[in-house]
Amino acid sequence: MNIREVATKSFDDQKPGTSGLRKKVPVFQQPGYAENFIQSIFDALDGFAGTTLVIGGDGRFYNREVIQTAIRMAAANGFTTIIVGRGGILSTPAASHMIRHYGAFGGIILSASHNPGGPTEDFGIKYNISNGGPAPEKITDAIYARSKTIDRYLTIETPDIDLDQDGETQVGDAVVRIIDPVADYAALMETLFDFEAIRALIGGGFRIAFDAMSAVTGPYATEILERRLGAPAGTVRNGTPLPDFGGHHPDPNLVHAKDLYDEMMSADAPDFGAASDGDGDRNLIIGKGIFVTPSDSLAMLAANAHFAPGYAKGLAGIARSMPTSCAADRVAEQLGLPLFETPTGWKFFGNLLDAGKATICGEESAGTGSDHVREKDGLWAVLLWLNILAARGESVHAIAEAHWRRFGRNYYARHDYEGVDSARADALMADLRNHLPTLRGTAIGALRIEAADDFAYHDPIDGSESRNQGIRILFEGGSRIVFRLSGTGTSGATIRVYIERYEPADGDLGRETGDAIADLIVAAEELAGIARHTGRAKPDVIT
Ligand code: G16
Repeated sequence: MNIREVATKSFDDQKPGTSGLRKKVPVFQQPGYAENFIQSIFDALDGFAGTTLVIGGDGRFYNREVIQTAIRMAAANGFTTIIVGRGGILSTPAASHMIRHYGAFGGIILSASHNPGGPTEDFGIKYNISNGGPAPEKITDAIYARSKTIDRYLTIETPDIDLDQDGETQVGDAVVRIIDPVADYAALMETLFDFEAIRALIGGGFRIAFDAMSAVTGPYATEILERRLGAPAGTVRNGTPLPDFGGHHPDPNLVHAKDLYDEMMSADAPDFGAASDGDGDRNLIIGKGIFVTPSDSLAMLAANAHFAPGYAKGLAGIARSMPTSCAADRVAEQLGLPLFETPTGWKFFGNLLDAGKATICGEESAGTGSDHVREKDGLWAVLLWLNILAARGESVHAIAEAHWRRFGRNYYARHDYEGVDSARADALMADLRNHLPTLRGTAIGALRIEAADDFAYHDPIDGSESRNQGIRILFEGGSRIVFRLSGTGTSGATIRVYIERYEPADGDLGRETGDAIADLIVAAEELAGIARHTGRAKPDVIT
């Protein structure tokens, strides 16, 4: 076996963010950069000799090169089975499933999620553990610590593997298996949902538009929606994964999926519109004439999940990230279910799911999922919606209105200020933090502050503490403003302001969101001095 130990110099910027290490492609192209991070992952782990590693990515620019690197390094470090999605393709939820399904030690997923791709755009590497979920902080901290002192990595001299042919190749002591990236995942979906009912719905003329955004879900959505559920060809748009996502930003929100939104608001709209992101874990849900916010989608899916065979027995609990609206809390309350509030980042749901405390989880950042894998799952959310629509025989609009009449409505929007100078963004947060002790009981216009804190999470399963997870301003009556800095950007800082008004079930449920939260937007500016700190008069993106 030609294992080579290669001397390397450490980099000081390999701290994993909310979801792995994300940098511009030229940063990753520096000699040794990807190798150092991958070796730091292996060096931070124990006991994987002779086990299986899953490798795949979202198909973005530089995916294939790093997959070859990761295969060589995994073999040199002692993994003996390396499972790779054909073409180097694996959606994040499919990778999570594969790790679980094949009893792998873990997986390396190459993705920068919803960030743009291309020679000067974003790339990323993340590590998932044996439960299929993102590595928890104690592992990402160990990876970062190792990356600062690393001075060698292990690789193996071997020709490139043909990623496009299913089959097995021996690399050193390891067998590299190239397998269909879709089949296992599609089979899992068939166990959760009533495919016959969805097929009947579609057969009856129900029209779907799914935008894969030239990203990884194309092959998955085409197989499941068109081949297995009988939706007509063309239901899946932008269905071929492209290295630069066709020049688009593969983020399924109202800005980057505007064409779909406009179509769904038109007179001849299909019945159901959806989109997924770069690596297939996010989702956008739009009914004919109605956008469903991710926070509402979580609440509505949780309230109706029992219509799907996989959830017919009911839910053990619901979990949401802290900035996600409290709509799911109302459902949990009425159904008598536990509700968990975690920091932003899917990794925080892992323990709850493993312990059987939560069945459905969701985040305002367009992520919903369940205990079927340990990642959020875009197509899963689409299929659960379709299953519910088939079972209830009502439109998305009717289901949403009935939901609000039962649980009340959490009007919700997120304002993002992108590419802000990091020092200025830090100053804004520090200022807010300093003011926290004085805020309770004060009034801003008609709003009265009931509580204000810097969110800290105590994991009920492993007892770990995560502090400084975002500033929460809670108003009397259930409205909130949350401020936090994004952990996924690759240039400068992104300030996120999450704004939410709670309207009880007997209140005014049909307002425009912008109108319903107008006073809270004014309050956010007053509390944080966003314009003063950033020089920005308005957010770059509103979702
Ligand atoms: C990642 C995490 C999510 C998180 C999101 C937003 O999503 O996996 O759990 O909600 O980032 O993070 P931030 O607000 O820090 O930018 P993805 O889809 O990018 O992997």
